[in-house]
Amino acid sequence: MSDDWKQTACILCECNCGVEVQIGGDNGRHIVRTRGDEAHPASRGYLCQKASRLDHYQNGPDRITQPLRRRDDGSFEPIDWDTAVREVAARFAALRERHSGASIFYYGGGGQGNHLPGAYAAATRRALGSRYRSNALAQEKTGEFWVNGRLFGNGVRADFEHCEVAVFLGKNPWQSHGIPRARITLREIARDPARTLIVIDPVRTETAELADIHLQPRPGTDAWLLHAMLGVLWQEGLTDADWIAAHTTGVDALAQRLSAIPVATACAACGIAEEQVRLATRRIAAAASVACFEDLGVQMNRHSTLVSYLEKLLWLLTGNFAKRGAQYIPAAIQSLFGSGASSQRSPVAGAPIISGLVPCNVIAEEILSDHPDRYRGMLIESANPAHSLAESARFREALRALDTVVVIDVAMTETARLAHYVLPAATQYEKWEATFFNFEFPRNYFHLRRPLFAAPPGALPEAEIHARLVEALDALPHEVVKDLRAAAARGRESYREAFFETLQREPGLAGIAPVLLYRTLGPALPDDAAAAAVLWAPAQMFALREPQALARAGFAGSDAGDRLFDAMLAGRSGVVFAEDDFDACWKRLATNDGRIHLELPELFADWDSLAHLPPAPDPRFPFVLSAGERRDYTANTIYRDPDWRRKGREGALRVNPRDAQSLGAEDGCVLKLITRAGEALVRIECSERMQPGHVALPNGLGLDNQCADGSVRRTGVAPNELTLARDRDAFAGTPLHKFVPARLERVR
Ligand SMILES: Nc1nc2c(c(=O)[nH]1)N[C@H]1C(S)=C(S)[C@@H](COP(=O)(O)OP(=O)(O)OC[C@H]3O[C@@H](n4cnc5c(=O)[nH]c(N)nc54)[C@H](O)[C@@H]3O)O[C@H]1N2
Ligand SMILES: Nc1nc2c(c(=O)[nH]1)N[C@H]1C(S)=C(S)[C@@H](COP(=O)(O)OP(=O)(O)OC[C@H]3O[C@@H](n4cnc5c(=O)[nH]c(N)nc54)[C@H](O)[C@@H]3O)O[C@H]1N2
Ligand code: SF4
Ligand SMILES: [Mo]
Repeated sequence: MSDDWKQTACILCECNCGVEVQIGGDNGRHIVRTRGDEAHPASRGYLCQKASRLDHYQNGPDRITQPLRRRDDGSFEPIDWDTAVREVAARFAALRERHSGASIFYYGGGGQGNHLPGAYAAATRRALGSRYRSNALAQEKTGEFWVNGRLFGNGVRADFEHCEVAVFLGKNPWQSHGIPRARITLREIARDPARTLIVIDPVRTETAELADIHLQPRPGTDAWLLHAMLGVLWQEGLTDADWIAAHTTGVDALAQRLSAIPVATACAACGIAEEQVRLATRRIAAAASVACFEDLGVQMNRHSTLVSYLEKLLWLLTGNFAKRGAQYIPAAIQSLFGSGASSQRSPVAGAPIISGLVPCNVIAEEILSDHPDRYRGMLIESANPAHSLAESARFREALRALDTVVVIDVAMTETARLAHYVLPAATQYEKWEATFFNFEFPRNYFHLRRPLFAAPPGALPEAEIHARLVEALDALPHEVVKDLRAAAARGRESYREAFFETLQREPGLAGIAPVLLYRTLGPALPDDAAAAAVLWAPAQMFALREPQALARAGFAGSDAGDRLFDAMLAGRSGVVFAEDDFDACWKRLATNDGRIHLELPELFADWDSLAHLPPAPDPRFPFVLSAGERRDYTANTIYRDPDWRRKGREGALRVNPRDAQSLGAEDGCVLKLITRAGEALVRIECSERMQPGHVALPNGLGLDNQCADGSVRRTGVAPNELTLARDRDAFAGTPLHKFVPARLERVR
């Protein structure tokens, strides 16, 4: 074992905490010790228990280290990279010639820890003429993105470190994190008598146990709860009228609606005592600052886009934007959510494309059709949609119907098994890697990580894979590459001039710029950092867009973009790239008049529908199943080794003990869980956390590991064998994974 500690990051959730590791073990290829990196700007030494298991990712089962091609009988044969690249490019090019590039769909581009693949894939997509794409954000966040786009023209985050009141809506940060140093921050809020933690969750989660106020709606009734809270706010005169007048438009269009909300009826609809709802609302209104976080509990549930809107109104009507402890708009090196606009529709289902993403729940429908514009090929990268998308059976059928499926992954996943070609990527610890999950304020940071290990021969970083594909598609002109390489050899200033001059002369090359940077600037970078070259462009753009924030962070002058890029390359624990003041939030507001637009008429019909009580459950499916909840040992499908879990290797269905009793079942016994999509045998865990009638399965289980004899072994229940693609939000198309009607039966 080497005594050096090397800096990297945890890749299991969007926090990407800074980690220091020691490497050793067999061939020196294991992560043997981990500790929090004190120098990381956001995590400051913090880690949760999951990070200590990272070697289960680096040396996980099902790893692939050779390109694979599927034979007619479904088995795979290894092929060399030249063959793989040539055949993949030829098959996609043939689809493009026959049906247009729009028939080639792109899915993925990065998980919780790796966003450079998606940046490079933009070049391949351009070379293919591909138009449609999606990723996991289109099954969680697109409804919220749309709302944010309309209200602010940008994305917002919240400052939990300094807020007086924290509100978590359908979010369990004790387990799922999503804010830096989550457990420390939660404990601090809970301990401080001057601060209040409000948790809105039907389940008594670990976070709810710490809460000062736990509002426990019946599953799927948050819209009514927020409706009631807005009614209280308005009718008790608790809004911040001066702030609203100074900064917003559209409140007049809401006044009538807010004054007419029947608070008592709405409270009854969600099953919470009216007094408690009033108490929580008054606490929010009285606070100097309120920070809110809505997540999957509402985003994968009924009325999800409406709930996103009502949640924003709660803190906007109380003036909780652009001040310490409230909501803000962070500086972005590269925006993950775009403007939230939805100008396009998907070609077959006509579903709204929000932030450029086709709703995950319509992808199968877009394929399993005789529509002339259906998708016919798919490039899938760093994602496992055959496991993570609703209605796995239908998604598998869709993959089988495609002419060409190519998967780029580190492992033989449930999705890769259905591909025509599987291209093996270097792991996130074998290449330069980074994410764009940088949302801090007032000091935002970017963390570029160095490789800890050499990649095995046969596995390539995505930068190289995409460069080869773009070259095979004849989209990278040799002359241009030669000239830009020469410019790079002369120095950064020459390169900058030559690069922009080239794009001016040949604007068509902008689309393949990532690969152009990789092939020309890349080789000139120190420490074999070629795969980081794609970051040069956003660093330049950031310098143009946000010179003040960048200068306050220490990068001023005409070469500030280059100096930022060099600092990213040199930094081991992350680099602060923006120092903001609250004024920046107003400047980043991208509405046409610089005001927040409170009125979203597109959602009024859904809002009006709350006049009706929530529908009674179908008697055949009396339970509500939360299909996929975050627990102490879940991490999407990043860890494929079931033994990474220190407990609960197979996961369990959490059931209220009284429900178990009425089924004649005990803790630990196996029941049959039936939904309209399918059924599964599940081990139950009796838990007082659950309300009667509500059951929950963990997320990310039910993976199929390959055994030596070629067979596969599944551990736990795959939640999407139980979900239906048509169960989705009417507005954004996001799934209702937290509201799956279900039944439990005893097994004989
Ligand atoms: N340990 C762990 N952490 C993770 C991940 C992981 O796999 N494991 N995944 C990461 C990812 S990709 C994401 S997107 C985040 C998600 O993070 P979270 O959204 O916090 O995760 P979930 O546990 O899926 O859902 C949150 C809560 O919604 C509640 N809920 C269910 N039904 C309802 C309802 O009707 N109303 C309300 N108000 N709440 C409801 C559940 O009880 C649960 O506590 O977590 C990230 N962090
Ligand atoms: N029923 C139900 N379904 C859900 C959810 C739920 O709560 N309930 N949650 C949803 C949410 S919020 C999310 S975010 C999605 C997550 O689902 P997906 O977006 O499909 O992604 P992950 O499970 O994170 O899988 C990441 C993939 O990347 C691969 N990988 C890891 N490192 C690399 C690398 O360096 N390069 C490449 N090329 N590949 C790599 C891993 O092997 C794995 O196959 O699941 C969604 N699905
Ligand atoms: S909070 Fe935990 S899982 Fe998330 S990045 Fe940090 S250590 Fe990893
Ligand atoms: Mo997610």
